[in-house]
Amino acid sequence: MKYLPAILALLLFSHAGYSQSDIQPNKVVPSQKQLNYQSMEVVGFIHFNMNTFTDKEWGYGDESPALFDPKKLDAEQWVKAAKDAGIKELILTAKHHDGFCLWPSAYTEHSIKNSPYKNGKGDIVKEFTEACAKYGIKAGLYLSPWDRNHAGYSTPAYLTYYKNQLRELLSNYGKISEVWFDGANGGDGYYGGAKEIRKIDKKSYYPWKEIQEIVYRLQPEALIFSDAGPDIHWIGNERGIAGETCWSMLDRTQVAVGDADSDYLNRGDYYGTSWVIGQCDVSIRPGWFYHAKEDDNFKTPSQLVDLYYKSVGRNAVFLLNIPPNRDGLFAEKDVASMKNFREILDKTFKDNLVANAKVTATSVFSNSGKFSPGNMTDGNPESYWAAAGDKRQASLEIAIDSTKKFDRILLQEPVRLGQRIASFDLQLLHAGGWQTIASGTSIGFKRLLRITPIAGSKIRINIREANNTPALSNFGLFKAAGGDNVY
Ligand code: FUL
Repeated sequence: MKYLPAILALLLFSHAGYSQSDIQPNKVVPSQKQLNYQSMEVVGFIHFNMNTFTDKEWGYGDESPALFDPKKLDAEQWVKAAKDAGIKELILTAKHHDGFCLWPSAYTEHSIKNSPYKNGKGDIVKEFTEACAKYGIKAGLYLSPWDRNHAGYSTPAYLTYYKNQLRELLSNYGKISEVWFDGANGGDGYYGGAKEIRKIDKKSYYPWKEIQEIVYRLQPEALIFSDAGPDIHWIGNERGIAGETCWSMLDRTQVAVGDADSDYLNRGDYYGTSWVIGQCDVSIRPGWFYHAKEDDNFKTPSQLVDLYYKSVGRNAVFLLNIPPNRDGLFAEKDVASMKNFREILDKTFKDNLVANAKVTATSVFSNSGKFSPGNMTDGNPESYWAAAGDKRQASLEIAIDSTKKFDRILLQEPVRLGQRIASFDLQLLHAGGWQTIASGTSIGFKRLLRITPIAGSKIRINIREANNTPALSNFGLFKAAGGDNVY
């Protein structure tokens, strides 16, 4: 009977078809494009549209296209600044809830083609995607499902319009890496002059399956974001913070776009049956769109670094919004802050105190060199240590330089095998004996822990609980750089 939990976990989590000498992936594992996506770590959002010119966050839908005129717009400035901040992908609000389109859509007059911008000849989706391609940044698009301008909103006519727009965006602008489907929906609006409240049934109005098929057919490499995935899900708040426990698994039957339990999204689901990456969206300023009154209210580099630990450091992706101003440019202060954010992170994670250190483990899978504990400190994200196949617990020890203090701890699982570790702690040997210095639950792609600076002669990682043979691909100890000052 004592083995019953282990047998149950094996049935629940292991993947059939692997022989005894192979490491067993879990049943729920990421796709290759999800693996690539998560390794980008930090992506950027660009909220720029009619609201930029009306000083609003949610336009009503009756705004005149004549108001839209960014005189110095330079998409390359956005892309270069993002690149300097280590951002690997940018997502532009091609259409926000007010329905105004940043590209000359053939399906509406409510677009840039009727604005003074470049005398109606402009196409900001084109400028944006071309700038991204030029500088090697991936380009994603936000196409708001809610449209407060469209007369047919809440009827099937709007859905035809929405799908047509999606096809337009995904056919004419090269590679699109992510499509962002917002959950905000229904309410009052202009709706072609009706000026009324329109409610939709969030669970049945949008043909999400058909919409997803359009995306994957036209852009097979794209990932789809929504509250419910399927590739990437909302983390449940707009503060950029993932749960300290954060599983990349979800039971997708429990979540719908615009209708999901934010706590559930925040921590994921240990028993979830689909791999859906958590994404932490937050703006560098209080608003998503640019407002001159917020010019001095931007997040400092230290605050951004703190959010990196609370998102990427908790197995999620950090989506940072930077809103261009009315000229069509990022504000200098925002640019400087995000650049400095990256410099601080680069400094902190430059010197790993245990780089190439010898590691001993209580067990090694098949006693094979392929799964050697030293793989955790070799700097190669592909190689990993795994415990013996029947183990769900393990301890690893590393001798460290006792003259050097550290205050940042990094752990990574080889998530292509699934997310396996459910509980761990770290102990340090110093003059006072062994001391537990940190503990946690999930690890996933990346887990970062912050402690007050400490030194010792040995560190021990105890894996207390796992749903399959535990494995780790990377371990590191670092000393925080100036500006990385939250403990
Ligand atoms: C929300 C929207 O309502 C906000 O305006 C913004 O676009 C944010 C990222 O998502 O749901």
